[in-house]
Amino acid sequence: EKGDKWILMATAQTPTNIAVIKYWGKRDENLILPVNDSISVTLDPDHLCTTTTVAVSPSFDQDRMWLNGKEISLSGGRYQNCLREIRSRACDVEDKEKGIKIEKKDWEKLHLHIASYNNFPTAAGLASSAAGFACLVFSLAKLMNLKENQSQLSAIARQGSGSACRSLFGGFVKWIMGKEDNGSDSLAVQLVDEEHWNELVIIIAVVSSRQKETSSTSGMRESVQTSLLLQHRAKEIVPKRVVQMEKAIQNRDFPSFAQLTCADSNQFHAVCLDSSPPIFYMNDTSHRIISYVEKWNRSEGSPQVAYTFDAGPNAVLIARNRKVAAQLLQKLLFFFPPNSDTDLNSYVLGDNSI
Ligand code: 2P0
Repeated sequence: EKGDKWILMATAQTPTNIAVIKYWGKRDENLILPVNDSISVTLDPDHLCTTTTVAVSPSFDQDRMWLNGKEISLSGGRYQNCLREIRSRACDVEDKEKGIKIEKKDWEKLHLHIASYNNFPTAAGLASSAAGFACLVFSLAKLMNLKENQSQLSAIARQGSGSACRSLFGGFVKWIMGKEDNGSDSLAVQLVDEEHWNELVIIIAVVSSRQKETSSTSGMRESVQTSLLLQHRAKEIVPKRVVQMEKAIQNRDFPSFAQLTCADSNQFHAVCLDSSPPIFYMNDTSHRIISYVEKWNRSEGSPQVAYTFDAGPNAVLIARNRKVAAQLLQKLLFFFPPNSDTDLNSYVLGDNSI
């Protein structure tokens, strides 16, 4: 009726990322500004990714979103901040074939429908907010013809979830904490692309699929308020470690890379323990995996595998090449046989191995 029947859509797919220098702690909770830089590796796009389709039509009477087929509320501040930032940058869009013309000013009145799917179980305790907000921002930027570059878009995704800003790029990515109070320089840059160090193999061992008890958001708030180690880490440790990590990545220096990755994961969990009340993300199985990898690395004379753990007990293991990855899988299955331990229900192998 009166040309109101059109619908325009855009789709994007975004993988999640794993931090090797951790983000833990905000200096501004609303804008999501961190207390230190962080560095991550983005997974291959086929694994642990989010696919989002966004649509606009004059027949939509409100913004709505569905996650894995279930409608979710967009009223939260993080969604509202992202939507506002994107709408304010929207440009003219014309689809001559369909006879659709949307002018810059029209975007304020038009409503959006957003459908997002994760290709991994949301309950598996694996980060989904990073891929989710990165994909939301990227697909909307495509639909609304934003002129911003990936780094500028990352600063919008950051306002959805801090770690999301790092998923706008493949390869190794640095989230620069920035200096400005308005967050304009707190954004992600690509250090090297996905081809630079493509021998690395990432294996995620699902130690427990239970939901974590302390969310990242509240956990890092408690750490900022109570942990002196966090202050020391942010000021004295991470700035130097970031420089060393960038060098290790540039040179594909696996021993340095592994040493820094493991040390930073352990320090992040030490900060959690240093918080009051203490936060425990790893469990006995996580600790056994660490001991096992440390022992193996020492017996080989130089590191073969790096481990890192986020806000949960699941192990992310980075093998220096495919041969080591095959050995690692064999050893994991032997020493941590699936289902022999009530806490260790499955490994993310086969279709999901990365
Ligand atoms: C990281 N994590 O660098 C760190 C390491 C978990 C441990 O980023 O509050 O979901 O949305 O900014 O990004 C998880 O925190 O937190 C996280 P918000 P986010 O990957």
